[in-house]
Amino acid sequence: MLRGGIIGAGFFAGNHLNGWNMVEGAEIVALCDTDPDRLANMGNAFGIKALFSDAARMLDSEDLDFVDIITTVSSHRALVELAIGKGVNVICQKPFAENLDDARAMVHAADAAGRTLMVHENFRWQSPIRAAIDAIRDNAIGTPFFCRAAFRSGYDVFAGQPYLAKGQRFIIEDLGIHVLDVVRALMGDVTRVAAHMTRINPNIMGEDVATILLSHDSGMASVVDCSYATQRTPETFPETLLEVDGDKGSLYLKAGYQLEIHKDGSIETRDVSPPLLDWAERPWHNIQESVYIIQKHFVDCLTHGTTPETSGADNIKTLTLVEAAYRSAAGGQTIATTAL
Ligand code: NAD
Ligand code: 89V
Repeated sequence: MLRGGIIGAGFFAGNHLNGWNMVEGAEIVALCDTDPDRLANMGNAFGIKALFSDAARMLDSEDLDFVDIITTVSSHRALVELAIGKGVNVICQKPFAENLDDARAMVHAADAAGRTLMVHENFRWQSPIRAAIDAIRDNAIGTPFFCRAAFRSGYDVFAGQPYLAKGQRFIIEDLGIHVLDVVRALMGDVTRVAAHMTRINPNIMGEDVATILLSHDSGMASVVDCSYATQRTPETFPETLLEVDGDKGSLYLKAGYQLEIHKDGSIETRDVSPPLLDWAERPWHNIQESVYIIQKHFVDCLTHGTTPETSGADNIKTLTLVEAAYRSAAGGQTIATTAL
């Protein structure tokens, strides 16, 4: 049984703890947060006795195989390097890093120490998204030549995550990062990025609308469009909607988790709704299930000595798209990913 410690007992941590309770082969034995109330409440709720206000003390006191870092991005590099330095494997929440230098330093540290470093980049692990990825990898529509991935919502995300209203960067860094990662999983890596962004909500600091054009290694194109300023009925939070055209057919992931394959003049429709796990709640159940799925993948990789699909090294490619999108939107230019 792998022994894990969690760092960060805030808004999202309960989902991780519920997910870990379902994962075979791992148990969470220790919890750390600098906020004493959050630490005590989460420890009580999940019956964790080994509680720490300092991550170094947790790592020194407990014999851990891995840590799960669920703090906001500014603390990631220090915590990842601390854990890797103690010889412990790491799964770290997105956004992995505030900049590419930090991301590269963390990946280098893990490689040098021979430890596994995975990013909790969970949208590509959502079961409806995975159904679309699997269909495309199984050649259901032939070779894809166009993708649109859209996340448009008016959901009040700031109620649960007030820090999102305070940063200079918002939707590309926090949400677009997931959608960009999904498009990489569907369409492959990216050579050039052109982006436009704006802010509609006057009560936040960063951008809440972004439209991003990606040119892929394959020569094909994708559009990622995200908004937290869109009023729509029904509200689709937190669904990512997909349209992918291939040379043999088209794939659509439509609102309400309906996957359609259009081919040879007919439509095959599959209901790919995520299950409502007993600890989950709508509309978050899609994301909540993906937390369990990605944790299971991490444990499988540790157990079999394989590289995670969303490793730190892989996630640098997604973070590069985030950086490129901000540079493009600021300067009005197309950015080559090799320039970053
Ligand atoms: P939060 O601010 O509510 O909680 C973070 C907690 O970490 C706080 O309780 C804080 O006291 C603690 N903390 C910060 N630095 C620490 C340190 N050095 N040592 C110990 N504890 C420390 O944040 P949140 O909303 O739970 O988000 C955490 C991370 O999860 C963010 O990176 C966010 O982007 C990500 N997130 C991901 C998803 C997803 O679907 N993948 C959803 C929500 C949040
Ligand atoms: O993934 C996240 O960090 C969240 C949400 C899915 C709500 O955008 O902020």
